Amino acid sequence: MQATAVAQPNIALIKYWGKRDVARNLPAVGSISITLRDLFTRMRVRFDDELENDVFTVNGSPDDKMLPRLSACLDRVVGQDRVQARIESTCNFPIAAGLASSASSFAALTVAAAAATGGPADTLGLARLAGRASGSAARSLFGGFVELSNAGDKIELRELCSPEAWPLQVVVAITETGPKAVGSTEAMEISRRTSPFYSDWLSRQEHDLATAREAIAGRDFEKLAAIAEHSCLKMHSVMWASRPPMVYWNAATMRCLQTVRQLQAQGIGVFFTIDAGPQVKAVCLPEAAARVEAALRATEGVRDVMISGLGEGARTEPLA
Ligand code: 2P0
Repeated sequence: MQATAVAQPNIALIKYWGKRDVARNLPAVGSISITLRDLFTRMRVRFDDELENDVFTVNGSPDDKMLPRLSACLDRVVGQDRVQARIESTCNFPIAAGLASSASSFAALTVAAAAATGGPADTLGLARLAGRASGSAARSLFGGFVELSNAGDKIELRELCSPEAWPLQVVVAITETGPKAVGSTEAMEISRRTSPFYSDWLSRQEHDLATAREAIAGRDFEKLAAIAEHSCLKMHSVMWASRPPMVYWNAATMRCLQTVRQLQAQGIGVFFTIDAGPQVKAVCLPEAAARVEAALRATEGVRDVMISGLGEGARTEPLA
């Protein structure tokens, strides 16, 4: 009754923001993401009938804040009359700071729990279970470029392009390491209820998805760059216009965008994207990665830089 799984965070290029069904956690829009290779969350799940409650540690320290969502995820994978579990997570990047830690955590937990208990083994079934816990987690079950679409009362997922077929690099500029003020789930609902731009956001998503699909199929970096930056800035415009406004950026976030613009002006193949946090992810062609990394490191206010290629979906690991 135990298993270990590892999952990588994913970065949306065409963003998911808003839900059409909160109870079933169904997204209001489809999305397209890239799964990273070098940032990871490893989850070890051990069911133990001597435990009275689920127990959760991150990098060796107890964490009760995330436990209710993790327990609910185990209930969905294993059933509510299950034995309690000890969940041990190790993670090599800041948690809850807009680096998609919930995506990799719930993807890894779903895979480990299913493996430990003889639950579903098909990737789409596991992705749907992970997506109930966190919308973006469903995408971390797949590798490379991943599309999540809305179909009826379920989500569909598919790999658009493998990591080997278009090996882009992602340079993450970390501008703040603390957890964010408003979590994505709550922030999306505030946007849905109050942002005057929300209905336009929904109605234009299909166009953005189709453009990104074409760009990926044709390995057209400039086309992908333009539509991904547009999707990012549009999502943040929805947030900024919400009441209360949600501004996740800080001064260094803005300086990183200026750094990316300067690199682009020099003909470097790079574009930015930003999620519900102040970190900037610069997606670039492999030959540009060293210059992009150096430029972001030299940007005032950047505390650290992480670099990653594209990788595979969540998977089990042999027990240590
Ligand atoms: C995304 N984000 O597409 C968007 C862009 C953040 C900004 O999906 O409520 O943790 O658990 O489904 O998946 C982050 O939200 O939200 C997210 P829930 P999740 O990556």
